[in-house]
Amino acid sequence: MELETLLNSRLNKSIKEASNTELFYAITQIVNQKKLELPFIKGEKKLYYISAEFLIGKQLGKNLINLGLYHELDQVLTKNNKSLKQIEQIEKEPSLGNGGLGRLAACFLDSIATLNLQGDGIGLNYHLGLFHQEFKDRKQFEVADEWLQDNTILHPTDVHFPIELAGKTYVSHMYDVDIVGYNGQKNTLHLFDLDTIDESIVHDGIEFDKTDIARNLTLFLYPDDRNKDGQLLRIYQQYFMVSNAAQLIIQEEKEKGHCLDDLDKHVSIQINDTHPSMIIPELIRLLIQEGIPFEKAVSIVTNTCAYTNHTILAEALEKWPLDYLQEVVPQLIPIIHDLNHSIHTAFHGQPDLAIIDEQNRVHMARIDMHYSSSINGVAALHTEILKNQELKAFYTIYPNKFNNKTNGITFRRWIMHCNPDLANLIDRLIGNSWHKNANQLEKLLAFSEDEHVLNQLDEIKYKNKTFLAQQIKEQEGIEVDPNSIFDIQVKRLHEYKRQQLNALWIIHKYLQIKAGQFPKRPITVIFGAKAAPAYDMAKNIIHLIICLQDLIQHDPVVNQHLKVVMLNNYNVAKSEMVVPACDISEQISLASKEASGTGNMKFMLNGAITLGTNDGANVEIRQLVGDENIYTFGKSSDEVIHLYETEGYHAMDYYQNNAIIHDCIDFITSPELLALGDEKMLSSLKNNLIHADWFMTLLDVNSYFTVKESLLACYENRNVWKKKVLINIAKAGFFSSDRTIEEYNRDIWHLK
Ligand code: NBG
Repeated sequence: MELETLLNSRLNKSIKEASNTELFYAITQIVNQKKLELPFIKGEKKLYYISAEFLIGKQLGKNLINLGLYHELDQVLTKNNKSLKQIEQIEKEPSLGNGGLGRLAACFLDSIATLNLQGDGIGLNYHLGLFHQEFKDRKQFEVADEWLQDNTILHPTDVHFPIELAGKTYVSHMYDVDIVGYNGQKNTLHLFDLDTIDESIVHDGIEFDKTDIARNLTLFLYPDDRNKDGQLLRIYQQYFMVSNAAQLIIQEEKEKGHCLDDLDKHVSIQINDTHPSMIIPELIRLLIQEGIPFEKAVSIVTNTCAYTNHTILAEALEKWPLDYLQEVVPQLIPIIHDLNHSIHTAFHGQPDLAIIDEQNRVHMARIDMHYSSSINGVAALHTEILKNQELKAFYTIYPNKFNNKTNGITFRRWIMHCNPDLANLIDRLIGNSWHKNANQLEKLLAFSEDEHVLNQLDEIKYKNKTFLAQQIKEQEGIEVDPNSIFDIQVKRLHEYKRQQLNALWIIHKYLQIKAGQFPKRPITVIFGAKAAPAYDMAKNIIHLIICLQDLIQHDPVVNQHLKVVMLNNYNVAKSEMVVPACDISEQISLASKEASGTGNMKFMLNGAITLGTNDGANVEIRQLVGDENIYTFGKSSDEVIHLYETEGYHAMDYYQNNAIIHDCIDFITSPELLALGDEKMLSSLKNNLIHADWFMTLLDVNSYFTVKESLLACYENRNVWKKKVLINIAKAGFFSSDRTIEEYNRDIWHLK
């Protein structure tokens, strides 16, 4: 049946008369029906991608794209004076992830299904998500994100497993989300939960009793783990996730009639960072229960599992006190001891290889590295740093396990859905083969001197900027000019990502404008970021940015030339709005610290120019587009690593010896800002920048300011700029997650 007829028959009224909400539910039903008809992907071998986060974003639009229905439906609705884009807004965004790691998992699921590979995701069903961010008094507050209300994507199943936590048995409940590929087949994301979870125990934002496991287990992603109860809760969550995973895998293998001795021939397990690391001892334990001897179980599990590292920051390489594990998962302790013992014997007690260290802490990443068959980093530079620095001891003993898999993004969401005008233009210019073979985008290079095409690209950018400006006006109450340069930094708030460096530049620009030095064209600096609830310095940085936003907003002279916008509750939906509207993509992490970045890829694909350090995947962007089409600055990762090793960085020297830096930092506690902000928070940030500055903000101030000026100047050279834009789009094909997944499959999973 034609879509229009189908929709009419669902509605009981005409499309024109229906409300957006009625249309949303009618379209959802149609999509659910179509999904039901799709076959599950089958294969000889199956992948299980286990992750604490799946930042999947709203599903309706993405499903319509992947089902090939989006454009037809869009036309039907437009004809009836309705907007599909607005209808899509009705869906609540699933709050199941935090940042790049979770969004990567979502892009991967999309590509796995699109490539017709049999692979399911396994994670947890967080009732209140990460948190919903609110700003009050220019500060971040966290409240529950009630995304599950009226949810249209989760299907309860009748799958339950007994899960043993601290000696008590809980019964899990599996919920499924369909993962529709762009190819007429589907996989599944399995999210585990307890039926006894009680949202009403949450009070004062996101506070709750951390000990009441039956009621709190899957309330939040990353509950505050500053104290013991919080850490225990994280262990509860992680074990709950992997024990469900292990039981599901074994059950499915048995149903297929496979012998568990051959598990590694039929199953691949990808461990996404260290949160799912307990899958290794848990699977060994269950295989032993199935009658497989310990040594054999260890070897099967090692062959089945593969580990991805997503960061070199120590805080993310989890180390749990052995007695905490003893409390929560006593059943794993004998296995962990045995594994530790084997390593101790094999490597003569070498301390940096030990699973249990001298302080009786269990190093989760070390379990992964000893007992899996692959260890990968997520961009070329990151993998090299793992091999030669952070994980050198392991690279020495397992050189063949190490491999690189540079991250990618799904082009279905990150251009076809979020930037339809650009996608359509590309279709008209080079055909649509790039939808499935992203390298075809290079064909665009033929148009790099074509003024007409370059102008069309520019018009699309202007239209996207105008749309974003409207949204900012509606949601943040700030008027921004689409003719200004949109300079955007959106990502988790972390000192290594150096939002504070960008803030110092804003202060610098503000002071210049105050002194009568005006930029050629107004500049709009846009941020979006959540700070972890327990991360005070990150919250101080958000506070500074909002203070700057308001100071400038109310300064009638400065606001003619400069605007700052801190988007509240930055999420996937907001990302889809800002990515197509960006001129300058800020990727300014301290070199060596950003494992890859994936926002950098999204912006490039949508025709933004990167202003970045030689870090993570920026390095590969630069290799692809050439030095003329990216603006890089700052010390190299080697220099930074050397500074750490020699303790050669002293922020105070920069503060004392550089007048510009001195003025910018002093301004953080100027009367102007103190009139708006919290003295304690601003001084604490200022002091940190002068006396600690662990992520070396001041190291790169000079080169950042200089290179940013030249990038802004280049914008005025309109034809040169537009050509750079085209080259960036044309060269982005490498960053399709389809390419990444093909590599995972070729080197690690070997699915048919
Ligand atoms: C993030 C890194 C990013 C990387 C993504 C995906 C975490 C813990 N790590 O640089 O910071 O792009 O993982 O690999 O979110």
